[in-house]
This record gives sequence, C-alpha cells and structure tokens, in this order.
Amino acid sequence: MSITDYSNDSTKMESDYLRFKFLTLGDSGVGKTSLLNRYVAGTYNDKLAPTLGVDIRDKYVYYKSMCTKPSKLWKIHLALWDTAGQERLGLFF
Ligand SMILES: Nc1nc2c(ncn2[C@@H]2O[C@H](COP(=O)(O)OP(=O)(O)OP(=O)(O)O)[C@@H](O)[C@H]2O)c(=O)[nH]1
Ligand SMILES: [Mg+2]
Repeated sequence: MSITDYSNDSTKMESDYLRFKFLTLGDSGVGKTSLLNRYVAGTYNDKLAPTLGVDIRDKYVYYKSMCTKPSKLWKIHLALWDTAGQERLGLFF
C-alpha cells in the first residue's frame, strides 16, 4: 500500500477524484486544528486561536492499491471539516 500527497498537482480534475468528508469533533483545546494543520501542511503552532464555526481544509492524495492485478491508482480528495469546540463559537453543532 502506498499513499502519496498530490495537493500541489495543478493539473488535477475534481471529477477524477473519489471524495470523502471527515469531521473533527471534540472539546475546545483538544488539538483538532493542530492535528489537521500537521496532516495538511506539516506545520505546528502553539498559539492557535479557537476555531470560529467551521474551517474546511482540502487534501488530495493518490492511493495505490496492490489488492488487484494490475494494481489500481485511486485519486482521493479529502474534505476535512475543522469544527469549533467552544459551543458559543460553533455555527452548526
Ligand atoms: N502539548 C501539546 N499541545 C498541543 C497538542 N496539540 C495541540 N496543542 C496545543 O493545544 C492548544 C489548542 O489546540 P487547537 O488545535 O487550537 O485545539 P482545537 O481543538 O482546534 O480548539 P478549538 O478550535 O477551540 O475547538 C494550542 O495551543 C496547541 O498548540 C499536542 O499534541 N501536544
Ligand atoms: Mg480549532
């Protein structure tokens, strides 16, 4: 199995991609935004402001499945929803 980050591929066509939506849910300050920042951008900031409402991050990966012969390449678009943990800042939850 191999997963490759293709977020910077400017030639990508949205219709070619399988699309998945993920939501991070949890109390304020547990690290939801930090987790997504690390996964999407590889960064960490120890002075993050609380998230307001919902922040949607996108990540594009290629997944090479070896379960079939020949192997199959899946193009995947992850829509990562970062929600507000503080109830008063949440718009949807
Ligand atoms: N020590 C430590 N601190 C972390 C970790 N992840 C996040 N933090 C810190 O915890 C604080 C809150 O992190 P956030 O990622 O903003 O938390 P959040 O769940 O998105 O919070 P809300 O947006 O208010 O819901 C920040 O100051 C981060 O630097 C971790 O793995 N270890
Ligand atoms: Mg947050």
